[in-house]
Amino acid sequence: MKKLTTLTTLIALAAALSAPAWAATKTVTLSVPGMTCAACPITIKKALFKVADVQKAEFSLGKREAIVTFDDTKTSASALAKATENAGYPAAVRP
Ligand SMILES: [Cu+2]
Repeated sequence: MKKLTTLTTLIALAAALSAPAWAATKTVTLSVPGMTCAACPITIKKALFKVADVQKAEFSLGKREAIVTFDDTKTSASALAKATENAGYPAAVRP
C-alpha cells in the first residue's frame, strides 16, 4: 500500500511539473510605477484581461507590481505592457 501511494505521488508530481510546458503558461512581473492607490489595480486588471488568454493578474500595490499569468502562445509580455500603457499605466517587464 505504501508503494502504491509513492507511485501515485510521483505521477501527480510529474503531471504538475509537465503541465505548464504544454499549456505554455507564463508568468511575468510588470513594474507599474503609476499604480499609486487601491483603485489603480482595478483599471489595470480590466486592461490586462482584455488581452487574449490572460489567466491571472495579481497586484502588489506596495511594490507597484502586477504579476500576470498568461498563455505564451496567444500573447506576450510586451503586449501586456502595451495594454496597461493604453489604460494610462506605462509598465516595464521585470527581467
Ligand atoms: Cu489609483
